[in-house]
Amino acid sequence: MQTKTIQQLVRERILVLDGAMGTMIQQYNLSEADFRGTRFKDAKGQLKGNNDLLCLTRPEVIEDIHRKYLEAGADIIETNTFNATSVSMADYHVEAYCREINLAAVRLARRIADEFTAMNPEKPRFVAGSVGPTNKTCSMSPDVNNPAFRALTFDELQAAYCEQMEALLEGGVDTLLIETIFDTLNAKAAIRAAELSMEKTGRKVPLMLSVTVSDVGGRTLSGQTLDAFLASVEHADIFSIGLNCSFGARQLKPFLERLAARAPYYISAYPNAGLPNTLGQYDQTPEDMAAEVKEYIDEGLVNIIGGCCGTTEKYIAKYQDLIRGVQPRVPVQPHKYMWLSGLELLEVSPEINFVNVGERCNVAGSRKFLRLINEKKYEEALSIARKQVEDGALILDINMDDGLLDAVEEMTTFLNLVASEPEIARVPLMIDSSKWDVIRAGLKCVQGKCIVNSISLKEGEDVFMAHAREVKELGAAVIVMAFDEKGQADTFSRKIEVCERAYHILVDKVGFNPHDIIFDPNVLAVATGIEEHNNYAVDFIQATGWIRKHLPGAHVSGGVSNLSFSFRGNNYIREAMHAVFLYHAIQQGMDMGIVNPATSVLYTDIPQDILERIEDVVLNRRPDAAERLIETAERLKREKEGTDSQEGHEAQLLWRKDTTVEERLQYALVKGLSDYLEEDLQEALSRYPNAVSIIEGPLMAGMNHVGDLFGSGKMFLPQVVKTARTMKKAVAILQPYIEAEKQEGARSAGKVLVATVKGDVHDIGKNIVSVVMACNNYEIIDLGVMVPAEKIVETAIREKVDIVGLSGLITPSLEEMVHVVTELQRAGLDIPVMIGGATTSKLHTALKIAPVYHAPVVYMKDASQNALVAAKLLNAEQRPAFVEALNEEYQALRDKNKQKVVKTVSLEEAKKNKLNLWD
Ligand code: THG
Repeated sequence: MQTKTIQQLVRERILVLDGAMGTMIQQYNLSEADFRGTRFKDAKGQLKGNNDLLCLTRPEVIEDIHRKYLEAGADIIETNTFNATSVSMADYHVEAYCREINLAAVRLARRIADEFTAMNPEKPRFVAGSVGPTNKTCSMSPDVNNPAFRALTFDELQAAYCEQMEALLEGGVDTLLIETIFDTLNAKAAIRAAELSMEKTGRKVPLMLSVTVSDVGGRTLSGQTLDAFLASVEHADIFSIGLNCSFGARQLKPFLERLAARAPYYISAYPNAGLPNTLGQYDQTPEDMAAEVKEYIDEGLVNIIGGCCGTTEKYIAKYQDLIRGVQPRVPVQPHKYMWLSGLELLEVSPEINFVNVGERCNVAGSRKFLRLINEKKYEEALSIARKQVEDGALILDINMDDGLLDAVEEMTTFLNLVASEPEIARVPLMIDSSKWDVIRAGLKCVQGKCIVNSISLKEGEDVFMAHAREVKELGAAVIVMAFDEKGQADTFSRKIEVCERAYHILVDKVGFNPHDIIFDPNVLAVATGIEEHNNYAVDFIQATGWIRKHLPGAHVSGGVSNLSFSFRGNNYIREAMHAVFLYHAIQQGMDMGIVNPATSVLYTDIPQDILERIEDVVLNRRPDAAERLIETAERLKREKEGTDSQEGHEAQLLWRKDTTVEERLQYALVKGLSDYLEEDLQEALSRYPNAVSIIEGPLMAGMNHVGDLFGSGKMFLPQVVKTARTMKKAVAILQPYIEAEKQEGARSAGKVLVATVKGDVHDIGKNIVSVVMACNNYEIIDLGVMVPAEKIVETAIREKVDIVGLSGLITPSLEEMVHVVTELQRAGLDIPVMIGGATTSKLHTALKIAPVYHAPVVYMKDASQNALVAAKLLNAEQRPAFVEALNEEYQALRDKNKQKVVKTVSLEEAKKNKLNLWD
């Protein structure tokens, strides 16, 4: 009998997705040996924790879990493949088995789902291929010192996803579920891989997306708002979109509401079982969670509901009563405007009557920008971008086309740098190049929805369509220049002829969204002395009116500064000409323009006599118009010598007036501005007893303020990362003074290894600890972020460190810290450990981490304590009393929380364990 498809069923009722896989697997208390089975008996490293490998080594466990969820009423079960890409599996050295794991995972899920469908064909069960975000991010640098660095490229990730998805599709999944999206660029690579894999296998299945928000402001880890995210993925053929993980159902609700109101797809949600407690565990009951989920259903927010971290079949079973008889939500209508995004959404609706695109980051359009890129002065080049955003640019045009530059490389570097500047990355980008490989490389660096500048019919229809398809696949809007095989369209009739032809190819043949098409009918220089040029502006303006009337949805843009090339050297006349041109073109519907956003000349400010002469030129009103304007320009130039527009700059410096050095340092830290650090630190040095006291005083205070702002959702992660970079720069400036202050021949106080544990990329706290400890004469070995346990152990031994500091911000890091410390114990080490970071707690340290290690494990509340505690730990006289007091404190905590305690171990026991496990 023919059962219903998921597309049919979702229109009839709310569908139930299963709960967490990891939480269920934990209940089986599997050992290292279980994960290995016989097949991976001799594989190197640890395999425990590689849940997806169980599809090969303990398939009956996974089968059992699927069965429990199906019995609990789940309509959709997810394959156990969240980490089954070569990128993630490389952590366990088993990347060669990805295809096999995925195939095995689908077969397992498929067989059991089909079994349940056969028992009750009225309730068909579906298998969703789970595709996780991987352990790396394409749009952020894991290296604080090099924000342009990427551990993974779009193409590499796309290839890894293709391998996984082809196997999932061949194995027979009913849908692909790209989940726990924390970086939109990763998600875009996954989407592209899904499309390619569906083409290759000839199996088109619905595509489900699920995002995780990382802060209370509702942004992704890579800093995008959900609105911006929707713009970034709208090019895909999406079945459902939703949220998972992040928070409990209650905390997730406002974000789900926002998403449901704007996303024209079915909506899914699978929250965690409440918020994690101090031990990183989820202890909301199934009843409590169901009560919260009921609100989603009563308010018509969702079509698909399930559970993430902490949920089991008991939670999922509760949903059956909630969904019974409930009419499913109908998706909202698609929007009618162009959506672009950086970290935030730019909706080009009629309310924004004109979008100004900043022209200054163009090596062909700015001598200064060219020089900065040539000299690799990227900081300063970025400040040109930042200034334009401050001046009100809604989009930034970036162009690296110069004969002596490697444009692909420069575009990549600059876009990667922009991505780590939240004040700049806020706005969408326009990737400007006449070389297609530069545009392609650019699109693969940006998580937001960009504009490609540009494509044209210059090389004929085939190339035009190929480029347009690629733009569509990579999710961008496009500028179409009015060029064709015959050349540049310079008259009204040529402009409209080329634009009309291009429009129909794009809309009818390529399937391009008309709202994502921007025509550029060529702004060409007027008043050049050549008569044929006199009507160029008029032709542009008329063509604009025609396009807006006859090519529905399409926008009109132009490079406005081209118009006034004849008046180079006279900025006032140039800016006044631009104002006049825009005044008339905007009336005809020009709604976008590449301009200098710092321009201060308004149409209404132009004195009548000058206005008349400019309009004579722009509107081609008399044959001698150009000569007369040149006359005026020369007169003005003599009068205005030296008073070019400088304001803007003044206003920006208000924060420096009448403020204390502490206030200025704090402002610089919060805003991530390093321009005045040198100056302010010099002043601080004259006021504070020494350099260390500046770090421990105002700089630490600034960082604490940043911590508070982050905690309350007023800053988001990329901003905090930038702050940390500024802190690093401040410390670098102070470093020579710190060195000089050290007493002659002062000995190292000890060697400290610091690391952010595997699975976590947050290093701000860790970096501050490093700085403070270094100031106190400790030698720091900083292993960076995402550091595997083996590397920590190996380095601790090789470098003979005195203390190991572990840092982490996210909940899974708690578990990883237990693992690292277990490994230190297993290696027979005796090095004290310090634990710090946002989710860590004294309770978790006492209950879960300290017991697995015989040497001291100390929880550090903040970075100000580390030096003090380290001194005690490394002093033979003070250590015993300190450790005793610590143990007593921990024991008291354990006594109060008896049922949660894990057994404490001695060194001997650990050695025995080691033998059991590995022999
Ligand atoms: N259409 C589209 N894209 C474009 C253009 C267009 N991109 C490039 C260009 N034209 C728009 N950008 C600029 C940038 C700067 C200038 C003109 C156009 C400019 N620069 C000063 C000059 O050359 O006199 C530079 C002075 C300096 O060095 O600072 O005028 O038409 N789609």
